[in-house]
Amino acid sequence: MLKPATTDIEALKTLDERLRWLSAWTIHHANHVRENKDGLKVGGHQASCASMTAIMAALYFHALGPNDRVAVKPHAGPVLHAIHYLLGTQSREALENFRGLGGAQSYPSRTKDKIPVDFSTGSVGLGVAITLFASLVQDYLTAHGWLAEQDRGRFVALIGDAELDEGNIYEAIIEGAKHDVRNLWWIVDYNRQSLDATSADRMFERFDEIFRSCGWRVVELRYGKKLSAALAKHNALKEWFEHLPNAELSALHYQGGAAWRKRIEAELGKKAAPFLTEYDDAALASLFTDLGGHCMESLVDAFDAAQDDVPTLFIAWTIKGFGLPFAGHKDNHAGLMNPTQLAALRGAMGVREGQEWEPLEGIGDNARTGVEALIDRTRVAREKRARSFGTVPIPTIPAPSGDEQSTQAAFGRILLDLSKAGDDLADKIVTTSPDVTVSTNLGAWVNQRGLFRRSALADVFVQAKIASAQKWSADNNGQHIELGIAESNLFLMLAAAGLSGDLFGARLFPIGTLYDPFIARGLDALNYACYQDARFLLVATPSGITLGPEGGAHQSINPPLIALGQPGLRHYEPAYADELAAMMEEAFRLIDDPAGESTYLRLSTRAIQQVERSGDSWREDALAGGYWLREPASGAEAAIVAMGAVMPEALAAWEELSQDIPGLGLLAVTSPDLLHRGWTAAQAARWKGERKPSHVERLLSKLAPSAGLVTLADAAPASLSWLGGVLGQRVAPLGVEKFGQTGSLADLYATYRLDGAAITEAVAELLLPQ
Ligand SMILES: Cc1ncc(C[n+]2csc(CCOP(=O)(O)OP(=O)(O)O)c2C)c(N)n1
Ligand SMILES: [Mg+2]
Repeated sequence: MLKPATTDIEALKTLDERLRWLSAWTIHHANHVRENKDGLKVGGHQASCASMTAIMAALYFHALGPNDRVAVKPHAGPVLHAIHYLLGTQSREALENFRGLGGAQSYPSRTKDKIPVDFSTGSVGLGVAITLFASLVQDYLTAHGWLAEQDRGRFVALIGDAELDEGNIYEAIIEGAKHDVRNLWWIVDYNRQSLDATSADRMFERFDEIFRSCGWRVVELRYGKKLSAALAKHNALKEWFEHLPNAELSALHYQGGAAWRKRIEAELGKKAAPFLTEYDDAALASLFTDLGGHCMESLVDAFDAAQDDVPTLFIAWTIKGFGLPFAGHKDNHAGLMNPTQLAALRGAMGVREGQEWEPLEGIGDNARTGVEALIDRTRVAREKRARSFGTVPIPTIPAPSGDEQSTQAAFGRILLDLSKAGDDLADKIVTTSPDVTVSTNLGAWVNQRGLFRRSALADVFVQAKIASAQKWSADNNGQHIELGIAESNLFLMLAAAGLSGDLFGARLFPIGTLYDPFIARGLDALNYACYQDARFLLVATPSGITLGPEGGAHQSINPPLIALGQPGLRHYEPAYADELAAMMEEAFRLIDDPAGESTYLRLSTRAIQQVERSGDSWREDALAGGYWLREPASGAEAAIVAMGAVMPEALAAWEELSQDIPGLGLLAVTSPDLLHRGWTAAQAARWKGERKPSHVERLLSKLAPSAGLVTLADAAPASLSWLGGVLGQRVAPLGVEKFGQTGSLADLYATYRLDGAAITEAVAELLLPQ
């Protein structure tokens, strides 16, 4: 790449200042100018923005190409908006409404912001790591022939230095090393301040070591050109400066030139006299703020020098609040300039009062030409990428045959059958698992479709003719991405693969498997994936105390409750293989549907007797969240309501009790999540005058208004107990409320009251006269 002409450097410097101004002004306007209707602090982070305006100017107006994708540090969101404002892709109205309803979002949001946001950020650490998985998805797509070489890009994360304390970053780079990830730039805004205060000293050396050992190049941008030249002439001063603890460095930046002088005189004495005479106080302050992350020449040089595909960590030294009155102050994270300070900044930027929103206000004619030319030449994508869905026909998925089946085994069979049938869908499926591929029944699929690696990996056991049911060779065509155990990586992988349509214009159908209890380990990353509207199928198996001898450490209790409260994720819990087949078909359809969502299947290893069906009428209801497995008599006084693997107990109890309670119903719940959503949506619609009962209301209205419901789930009983609130019917909730233990199913179901005896007692209690 050609070095930009010097005029470009000047234009970039002007843009750096303009971004600092516009981001500060946007936040100021929201807090001090716009009407505040409720007295709540609006907030925003002027210091975090000022810290990286130079870095972002150099990136967006110089280094980035149209295919590059960036995760912006959440608190620098206003800088991203300012960039798009200058590019003409962000409206003044959205900026004026920053942090207001429908306005520019506090933290960059893929789904809510109108500008192209490549990755949402907010929960620190996750935005960093997803770039690594997105790069892996890019390699996957290229290897499979779905992304042309010229459409490939680089993945950039702009990172707050405190963010580097998030463990998920290290889990990610370890995974990245295994997969030889490339085309990554992670740029640390090393302002040595976090939210609360200044951060621990000399951490960058530790970060260096960790990244280097994972195969990264580390580029430290400590000094700007001016400071570097000055320190080169004064060794003792350089030595002193480099050993200043973070807190002291920040305090000096805040205090300014006189404080620097006094301190240097006190500590270096006569040795520093020649140096100090060269600078007045203002020049001294300006010199010491010339850190690498604020020096346009250094930034441009560093980016230009890193044009190969080696993953690179840039540690750019900066000052939090650079150029603002609270620069370097340890309390500046949420600090806001007051109107007087803002007016002073406006003056210093040459912006006239009343002209604050004028994009290039106050930039002289000569400079303006260069800035306008640079903005015009900017290559970053200006539009949101059109969503590319609906390209893959979803075939009918038949249920695997067999009188006795577990949902987990049926899942493996369905994938194997899909793989053999060889539809388009099967080619677009990519599976991934954190070291539980075999134990979640993905093995047969992997035998068929192979592991994905950019460079081929032979199966040593096959070569040595050692018998094994599982093939484990990898190449460019493989369709399974095997991950290490870290569940957080699974969800970030699903997030990245689930955004492949949006990021690359090529839709994938990602399926991830893990044990149900360990959803909790990656929960924030799962939420992060859903927040961005990534589309995938999550298969969690095994689940519940139905895991028997594996014991409490592996038995899940609350994931259905998690799912009940998780937007963007549909929970299905099948009891039978034909339900599962219908749900998988639906899940694939939802991945492809612009208005769809992701699906979470909670499965079990318990093989149960399959039911006889007469016809298909159950199917639609099952996909809507529940169906009458045994239809109640109209106005029946009671029903058993059960979900998933405990259906045999519910059926047996129904057989026994229905002799005494004619008309007793058995409701199979397949998704508490969907039933609940439908219920609240119908209620909201009623407020608007639409009188359409929800699915759960229709189901339960077959019973008497005073009917009793015994609910049964191998999960927290609250997953189903809320059903009583729908029509005011009485509920006896059975489920698991204490940590499970090892044991046979009969022992455990009896101990935790999930057996026939418990159901009978509960029904009896409900039906006894009150
Ligand atoms: C997972 C998570 N924990 C806590 C926070 C609250 N928080 C926001 S920013 C921040 C620290 C900011 O420091 P740094 O990353 O260094 O950014 P900068 O100094 O550039 O503002 C914290 C703790 C968060 N957003 N996400
Ligand atoms: Mg910081």
